[in-house]
Amino acid sequence: MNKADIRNLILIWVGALLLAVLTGWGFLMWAPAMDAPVPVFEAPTTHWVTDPATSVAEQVRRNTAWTITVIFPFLYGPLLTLLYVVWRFGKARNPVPDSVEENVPLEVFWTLIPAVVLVVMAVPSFAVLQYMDRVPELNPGEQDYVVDVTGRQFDWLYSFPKYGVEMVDDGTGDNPLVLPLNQIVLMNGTSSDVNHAWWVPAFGVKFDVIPGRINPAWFRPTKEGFFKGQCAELCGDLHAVMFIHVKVVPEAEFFEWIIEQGGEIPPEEEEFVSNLLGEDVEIPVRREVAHAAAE
Ligand SMILES: [Cu+2]
Repeated sequence: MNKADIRNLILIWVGALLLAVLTGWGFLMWAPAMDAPVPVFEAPTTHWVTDPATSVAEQVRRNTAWTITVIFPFLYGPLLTLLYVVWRFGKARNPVPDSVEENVPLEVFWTLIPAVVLVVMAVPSFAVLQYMDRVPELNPGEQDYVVDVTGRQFDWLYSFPKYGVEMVDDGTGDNPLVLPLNQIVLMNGTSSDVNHAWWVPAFGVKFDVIPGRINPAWFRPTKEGFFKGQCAELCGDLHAVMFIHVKVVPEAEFFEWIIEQGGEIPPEEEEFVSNLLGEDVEIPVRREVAHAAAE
């Protein structure tokens, strides 16, 4: 091994770093925003990950690109080094091999660098995890929308406790869950039989729903459209067709749907909903609130 070899190896690793940056950038470029969201299980598109449709999904996407950028030097670097070494130090070019025993500084170096990279990866990843975990503050005049979801073999039961609406998405897509655009959605998930997981890739949301527990998730849909997901926990015979369908519509349409489903608006929201839907629409208001019988 002479000076030229050392120079070439340094060049190879610089090249590997550049290739990794290109790969991370390519990930963002070729998986970019599109006009219409693509349901994840539909025919192939040129895009290889689903278009993000919530701020959570955007953070996940950015973190993925960053992770690719910092780990791919360790794919390209050793691969190119190996090819170089095979070419340069084969019998034809290097008939008398060196005998090298060990190199302590080199070993310390290639142990420390990956350790540092792990930290560089972990810091933004934990930031994203924390973001997914903490529901943001509401803007003035805004409210959040609570949806209870129950996984069942093999469909999804949803309820909006505030409006008294209950509906089932049976996996065919005929009766999708409807959610309001640009509003914070709080989900409480549980299961009535075995473990399931509610997973909509475009939302960046995947959380286990487990019998006897209530698991929370939040997201704010930022794109109108029809989104598909599926149960992500092997849960039995028909697990593979336990699809999830979500339609994201403007807030006014959401309330039209709630009313269509037989929902009732609590009195304190009557004015708000009436402003959204226009004065001509009659709002079914829940006049009585059921109380436990007092002694
Ligand atoms: Cu399931």
